[in-house]
Amino acid sequence: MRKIVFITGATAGFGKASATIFAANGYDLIINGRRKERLQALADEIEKKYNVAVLQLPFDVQKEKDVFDSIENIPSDWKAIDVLINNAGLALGRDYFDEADMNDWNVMIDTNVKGFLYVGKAVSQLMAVRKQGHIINLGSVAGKQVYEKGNVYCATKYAVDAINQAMRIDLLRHHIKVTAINPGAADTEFSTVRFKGDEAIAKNIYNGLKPLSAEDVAEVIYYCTTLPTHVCINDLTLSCTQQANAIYFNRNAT
Ligand code: NDP
Ligand code: 8X3
Repeated sequence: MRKIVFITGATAGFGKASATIFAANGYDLIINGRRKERLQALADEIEKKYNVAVLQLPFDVQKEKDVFDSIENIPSDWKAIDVLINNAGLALGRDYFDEADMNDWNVMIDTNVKGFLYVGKAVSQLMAVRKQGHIINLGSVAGKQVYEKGNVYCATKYAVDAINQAMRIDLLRHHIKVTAINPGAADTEFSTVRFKGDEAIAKNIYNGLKPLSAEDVAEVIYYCTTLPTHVCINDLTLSCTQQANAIYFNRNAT
């Protein structure tokens, strides 16, 4: 039977790696991100390699109307979404609370909280009609512990944690599974974005670590969708072995 996964933030990192693993397992894909040329390249590659169908749905999750219009106008044969990976998100800056850039705060809140809510609401409405579906929300270890200069990024991921719990309660009556995946440090474009293209600072984040890869996280996401219908992983935190939580690392461990 046909299976459909909808992935936000599929142009890089966890979203892109998830697109590959779900396609390799026979899912048709709806892929989102703002960079259209990357969506096209990913669609071309996946359609050729895995012989699955790919629907590109470029929009900025911050734009409420674009999110709801895009999802409402998905062709009817694509609306039976089995899995949503609500993943699009970012950190911007790593600054003391009193020194942080207000624009960074606004973009993080608009993307990681408001955009995340818009997509979750629009897709959960489609799942509710069918009384089935699985929503995977990308949280973080930063939503479990606050670290110095993490302030608003951490707050957005605490919000994901709370919304994840709320969705599971409110969508219970529709038989929708809701899972939070909370990764620790992972080597994606995340730090390059956070430090606004400064590759030296971005690389330093992973100094002395073998961090998670995008593929490690995608494998765990996919695993959560393979369990029997009556089993739901509610909340799953993973990190590389050299990371204990959001704050403690054992760098240069042998
Ligand atoms: P990447 O920077 O590699 O990828 C982020 C993805 O999000 C891109 O595809 C980007 O696409 C998309 N995105 C960002 N803003 C928007 C927007 N406004 N509208 C639509 N798409 C958007 O990061 P990761 O893969 O590492 O991060 C994915 C998620 O995982 C995020 O929510 C992040 O907070 C979380 N996370 C990351 C960790 C890490 O260490 N890497 C650890 C824990 C959680 P485009 O720019 O084309 O729009
Ligand atoms: C990303 C992980 O530790 O950089 O959510 O906040 S961290």
